[in-house]
Amino acid sequence: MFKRHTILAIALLSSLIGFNAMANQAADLEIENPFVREMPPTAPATGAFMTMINSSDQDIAIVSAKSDAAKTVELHTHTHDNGVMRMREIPKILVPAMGQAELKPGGLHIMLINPTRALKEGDEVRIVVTLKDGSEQEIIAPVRKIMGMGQHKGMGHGMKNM
Ligand SMILES: [Cu+2]
Repeated sequence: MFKRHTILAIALLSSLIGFNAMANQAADLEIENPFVREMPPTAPATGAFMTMINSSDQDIAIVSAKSDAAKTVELHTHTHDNGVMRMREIPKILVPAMGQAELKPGGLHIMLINPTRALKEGDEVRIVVTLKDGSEQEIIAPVRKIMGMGQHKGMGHGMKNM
């Protein structure tokens, strides 16, 4: 009897520990060097960039993002179609186990569409990302001017330099 109870207790304990580890992947996600690109006040959108680092042994998927600085927030990537660079929305950004995802101009980014206020250098933008397990992480991204990076002709949905 004693032995059976011990085994039960261990099984219960390990399932609880397992549940806790699964319940908050955000705890394993580290955000480095976040920033939002400064755009002219009339620009219809801007992008947020950062390095996402996953210190766990399981892949982490970012499935959505929100911010009070923009009416619509989407996860985007760039594709090349016959030499033309376009942006498109993607369902998730994958941060591989023990690896990282680089969000940078010309690549993956968080798109801030229809900004609710002018975003000037020196401002800070609060972005909350939601992970596939439902946990959330807050990111405070300073607004920065960026010149001469990721410039392409024929950008998708009429925006430059994202
Ligand atoms: Cu975009």
